[in-house]
Amino acid sequence: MAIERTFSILKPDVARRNLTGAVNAKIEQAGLRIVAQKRVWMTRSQAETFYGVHKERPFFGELVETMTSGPVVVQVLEGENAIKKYRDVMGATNPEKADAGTIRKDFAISMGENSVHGSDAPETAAIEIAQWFAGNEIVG
Ligand code: 3AN
Repeated sequence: MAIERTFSILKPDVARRNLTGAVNAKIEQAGLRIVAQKRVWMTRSQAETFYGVHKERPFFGELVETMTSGPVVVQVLEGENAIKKYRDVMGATNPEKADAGTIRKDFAISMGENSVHGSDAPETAAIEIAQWFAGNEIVG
C-alpha cells in the first residue's frame, strides 16, 4: 500500500486543555508518524481561506471564531493509507456519534469544538499541507 501524507490540526480546545500530547499519543499509536508540526494562532483570514469550502454553511462564522479563539497545532502525518487511517482515529464529526477509543469520543466537547481536523482526500491534503508548511519543514 502507498505511503500517504495527510494534514492535521489539533484545534484550540485541545491546545487550551493541555491535551496535545494525549492526542499525539493516539496518532502515534495508530501507526501514523508526525513528520511536521508547529503551534500557530490562525488569523481570521487564514481560517477563512482554510475553511473556504464551508463558506455557505450556517456554521461558517462559528467555525472561524472557534478556530481563531486560541493557538492550534498544525501537523503533517505520514503512513500507509494515512488519510483514511487518521479519519478513523479522529472519529465522527459529532463526538456523540464517534466510536469508542477515537480522539473525538475521548476528547471532543461538541460539533464545533471537536478537537481535530484531518484532510478528507489526497487533493485536499496536498492543498492544506501547502497552506501551512514549506517543503523543507516536512521531514519524514
Ligand atoms: P470533519 O471535520 O469531520 O471532516 P466537516 O468537514 O463536515 O467535518 O466540517 C468541518 C468542521 O466544521 C468540523 N470539524 C466542525 O468543527 C465544524 N462543523 C461541522 N458541522 C458543524 C455543525 N453542524 N455545527 C457546528 N460546527 C460544525
